[in-house]
Amino acid sequence: MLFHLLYPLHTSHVFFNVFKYITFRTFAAAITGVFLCMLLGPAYIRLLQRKQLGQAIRDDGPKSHYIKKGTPTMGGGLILMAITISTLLWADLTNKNIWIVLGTMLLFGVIGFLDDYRKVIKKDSKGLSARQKLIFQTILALVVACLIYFMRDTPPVLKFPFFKSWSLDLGGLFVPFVAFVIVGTSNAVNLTDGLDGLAVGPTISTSVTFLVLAYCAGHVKIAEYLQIPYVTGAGELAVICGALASACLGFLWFNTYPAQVFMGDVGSLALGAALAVISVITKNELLLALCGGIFVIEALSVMAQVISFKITGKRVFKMAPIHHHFELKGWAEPKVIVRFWIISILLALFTLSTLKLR
Ligand code: 57M
Repeated sequence: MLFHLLYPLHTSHVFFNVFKYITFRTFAAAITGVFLCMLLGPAYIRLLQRKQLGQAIRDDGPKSHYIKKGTPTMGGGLILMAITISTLLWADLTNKNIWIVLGTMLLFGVIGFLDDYRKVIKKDSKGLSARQKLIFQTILALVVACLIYFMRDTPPVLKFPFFKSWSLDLGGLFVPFVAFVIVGTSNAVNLTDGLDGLAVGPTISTSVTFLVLAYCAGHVKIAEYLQIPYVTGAGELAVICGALASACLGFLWFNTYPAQVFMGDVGSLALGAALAVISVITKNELLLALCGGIFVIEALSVMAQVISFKITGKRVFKMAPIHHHFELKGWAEPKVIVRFWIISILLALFTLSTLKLR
């Protein structure tokens, strides 16, 4: 909004030219996002407490989690609000990519909200059934995938990191593939969100990485120099990535161990879906799996546990997702969290290095 209001003034004063630059607006969106979360956080948490929106704790989980009973949840509402406001303020709102990411994020937030609502209002610690959640997510993801497919300017190809000439034309399979990426990432972030700050950390490192990737993909000269696909209008996604990373950073202020608030499904499902759509639009789906490796490991640990238990009757891990395994091995919660963050940062650096290593 500020872009549309202030940039036209550059004809009367050269200062207003600054609003044209994606770099400046990304920086401004990041500052706005972190301050919105940090300033509104205490009031938002008090509101959740007043409404008694406290977390119900499953009685089959690690015993160390019983102490978390009643911690306010649905803090994701604050994250989504901060991202939405800073994006609306600083992004070029004529850019269709911005609306696709924002719309997907908010609609997945609604699915998450319905789940949280059942958990915290109806005091049913399991929320929506897994099948109900999956059906809603799949329908929504298919709609988003069709939108991207029909609105795209480039062929529906899958690009491979490290090999600049490798690409796979997915044709019509692009739609189910994109839906899979969206639903998979959304659920993987949700599964990761089981320790204080555990999901927020990798979400920050992944969105900062995608800020850089989106900027490069949307810049003709940089894309040409790095030999990555140029995607018209993708650069503007740097603004939403900046807002996403910074809103999560502001939320981490309250979600860090010992957490004053959890994000709830309203946050985790929405953030995962947003990251997925950003990766699809910038043609970096495989790099998302690398950069968000923690999400992938968490999801794979659940799959391995369930499959192994069904086939052999034995568990691979003491408990899945894998963060519970380390907790039950005796690692203190902050140790698991910080080590997973360290891995995420390393994966982010490795992902960025692929810009040159190809
Ligand atoms: C999200 N949600 C947390 C909080 C958060 C198929 C199965 C593996 C599914 C999985 C599952 O339900 N995952 C969904 C996990 C929950 O956190 C809430 O949920 C939101 C995210 N969706 O924002 O509102 C608990 O996590 C802890 N927490 C923190 N700090 C945070 O910042 O400590 C969350 C955020 C909170 C709090 O304790 O209550 C969750 O874990 O429920 N199920 C599981 O993860 C369960 N695993 C399991 O059943 N494993 C089996 C099989 C099926 C693989 C096995 O290993 O044999 C575990 N989760 C729990 N108890 N709580 C184990 C049992």
